[in-house]
Amino acid sequence: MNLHDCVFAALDRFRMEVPSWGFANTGTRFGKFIQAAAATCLEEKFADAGEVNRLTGAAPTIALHVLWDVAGGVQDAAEINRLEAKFGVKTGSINPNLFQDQAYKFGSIANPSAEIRRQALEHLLESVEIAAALGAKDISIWDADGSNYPGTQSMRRRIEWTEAAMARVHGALRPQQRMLIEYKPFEPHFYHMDIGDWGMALSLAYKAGPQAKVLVDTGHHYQGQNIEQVVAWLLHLEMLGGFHFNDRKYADDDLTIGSIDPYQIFRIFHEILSDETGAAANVAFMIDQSHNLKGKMEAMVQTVATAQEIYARAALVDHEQLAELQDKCDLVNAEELFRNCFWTDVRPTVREWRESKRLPPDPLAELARSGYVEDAAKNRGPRNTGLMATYA
Ligand code: LRH
Ligand code: MN
Repeated sequence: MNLHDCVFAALDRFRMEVPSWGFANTGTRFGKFIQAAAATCLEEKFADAGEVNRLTGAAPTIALHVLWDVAGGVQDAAEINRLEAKFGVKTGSINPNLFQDQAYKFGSIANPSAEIRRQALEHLLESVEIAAALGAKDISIWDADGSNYPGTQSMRRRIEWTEAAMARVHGALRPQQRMLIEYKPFEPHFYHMDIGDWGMALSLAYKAGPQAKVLVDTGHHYQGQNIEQVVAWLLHLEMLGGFHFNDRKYADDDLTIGSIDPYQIFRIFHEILSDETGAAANVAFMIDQSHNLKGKMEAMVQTVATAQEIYARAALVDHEQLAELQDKCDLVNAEELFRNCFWTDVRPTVREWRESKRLPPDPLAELARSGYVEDAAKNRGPRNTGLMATYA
């Protein structure tokens, strides 16, 4: 297939889910720099997601975090359906909040207190009901549980409590639903996290049942860890449910895709695109970033556009030719074939694809030209200005 057709075919199927929390004012523990144009409510998060989809044609769903976006529970479904219709984006994954409640100081589903474990499980089961009410397929579970000091918690008992909760959630799933289990090696706990790596998430998913899969957040790995190898394994085991894409230099920095290591994302997309088993068919692509310094809309549009470009480059790899060189151990020619695809400038063809879809050829330039952010700042500024937050 020639470059044009490769890129067009790749972009025709490429879709990336945006996180509602990427549009709101967020910060680090050292502070939050308020943006006047940031979304202050669910309607504005849907409006922003709608605008990102209008500009890129590749972001038709928005991930919701239950306590941040659906605080009213199932009864909010009608209002969310109204917002979906008004802004032309559907609810994507439903993300429970198992980390902000005071009760969760020593854990949520793995807390030594049976009462607190029951409370956390209640929230997870309600998240499944919210997803069912909204027709959302994925319940994306990240629990921040763990400990900060050796000897202070039983990691073995916490495994059993975590397994028990996951089994209950799986039991409540509708036939078309999935539970995605996200792992993270550290933060907010710094001695152990109950779901600390892909192996722990994988065994929890296996134990929970066939509708449980593993979610790979690219920011949740140790320095130097080969993330695309984790992806290859999870595809091989047909246990890869989805991604939270972002970039990082050090830890879970939640920086924008490709800003630090674009070749990393290319290598991950290659594992997805070279999968011949069909296991990659239902892998959800989602963004999980917090835009503390960049303009929120600019960062989100830039992220989707960058992901489109890197995905299109990975789609250029001739898998048959590469496999031949790999199996002949023709290292240099295999690497050259692989690298050249990464270095191929697909941007002119990506612009052509956008024009062929009556989309703005340069979504970032169109965002700037549209005045969307300035209008948002005017309307939302007064509600944002009062929001100064300090760490201590
Ligand atoms: C945890 C995480 C998780 C979300 C949160 C916003 O670091 O990646 O996926 O709940 O970020
Ligand atoms: Mn994440």
